[in-house]
Amino acid sequence: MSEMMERVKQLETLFEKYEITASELAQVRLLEEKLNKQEMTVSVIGQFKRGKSTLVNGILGEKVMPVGIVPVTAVVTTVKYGERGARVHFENGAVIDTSFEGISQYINEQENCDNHLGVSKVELFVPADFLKTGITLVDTPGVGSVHQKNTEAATAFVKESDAVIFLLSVDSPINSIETDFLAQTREFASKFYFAVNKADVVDEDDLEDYLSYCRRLIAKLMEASDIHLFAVSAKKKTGLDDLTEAVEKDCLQRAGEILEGSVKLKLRDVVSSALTQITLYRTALNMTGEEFEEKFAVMNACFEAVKEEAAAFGQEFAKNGNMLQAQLNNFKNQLSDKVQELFGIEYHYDLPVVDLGATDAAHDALDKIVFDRQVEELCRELSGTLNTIFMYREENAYTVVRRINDLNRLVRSLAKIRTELSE
Ligand SMILES: Nc1nc2c(ncn2[C@@H]2O[C@H](COP(=O)(O)OP(=O)(O)OP(=O)(O)O)[C@@H](O)[C@H]2O)c(=O)[nH]1
Ligand SMILES: [Mg+2]
Repeated sequence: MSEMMERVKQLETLFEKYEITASELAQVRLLEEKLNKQEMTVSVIGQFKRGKSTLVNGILGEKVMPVGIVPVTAVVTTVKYGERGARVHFENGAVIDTSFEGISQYINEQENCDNHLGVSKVELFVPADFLKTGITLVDTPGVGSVHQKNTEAATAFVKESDAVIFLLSVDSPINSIETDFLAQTREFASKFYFAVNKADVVDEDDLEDYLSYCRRLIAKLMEASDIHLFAVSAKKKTGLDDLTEAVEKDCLQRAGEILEGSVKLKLRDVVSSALTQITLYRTALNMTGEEFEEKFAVMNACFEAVKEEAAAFGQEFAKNGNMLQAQLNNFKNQLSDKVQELFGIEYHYDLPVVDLGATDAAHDALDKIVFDRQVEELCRELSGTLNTIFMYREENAYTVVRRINDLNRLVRSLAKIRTELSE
């Protein structure tokens, strides 16, 4: 077993013991899957309008992504090898299959403004040679535009990237939005390719000046003696081969090493977030009984509102099990947001994927009676868990002390692991 896999298993065992680290447990399990599959996620990232989507199209050899002069990409779009197809994932776990021609309505900022449709990502399958090595190529929204949600979506996806193609453009020297974003990305991705786009708009001398200026600056930022810059024109399709060959070669020869590096960085982040979570939990524990009662009353009102909404919703969709399941996921999101707001801690739910395009017969479809029972259960469980984790009615001092000692042990183990992962 590799060193990182051992770490993953060690953290899994630790997180399994505590309710408050359920979100970290889920993240560690995804990293385990990443190591098992040995598939690299390569994201194209950068400031808005640098030509990321045009570059993705250039690499794939066909126009898959919408591009334009105004901010366009509003949703993270992953592209994998496969028979041509498109799948849209929503924040409540719902998915629908759609045609290639139909994807713009979900991806494009001009159509899906501020992502009002609540799309979490679009997944495309394309039979392009570049993807044959098992690479997942990702087009991300640009950072730094007035559309704050796009910056947030791109920044969040960096956490899932193993390698990144950081795209600059010759029509504008690297700026502080880009250098800040690069610094953030270094916390999560272990491999960088720097590409400078729109090489077609300047003459050779200007291009050389730009490249040597950027090379020096980026080498300093990356704490490297030298940096390779790929000068490309995504639009005119020049310089793309050098870039794609470099990525493909690394994917074939160094995927294991790149993934270990990326998992190491991501584990460090997971451990830090678990430590933050414990701090928040401890702060919440210091709440007086009165405060807890007050917050719990608000939580109870939220349970009642959810049940009421469920009753009304159920009537309309009594025969559509998938819609009911998606609504159940919505309630889970609503409840965990409320817990975060009131108690300051993260409450994690696994959201099952709900295929809205599939027929009920193909699924263990929910019916109205089961739906109502599950909503009841959801509320009862959360109420029970909150009581347990806050030990509110815990009168046995011995149990309380034991739990606190237990938590202290967890903090010590995590702090040690974090130091080791930083070496
Ligand atoms: N001259 C020139 N224009 C380019 C090149 N690549 C992209 N463009 C143009 O730059 C504009 C932005 O391209 P996009 O691919 O949409 O840029 P993006 O980075 O994906 O933009 P967002 O998704 O909004 O962040 C479009 O008008 C493209 O035609 C290039 O190599 N040369
Ligand atoms: Mg784009």
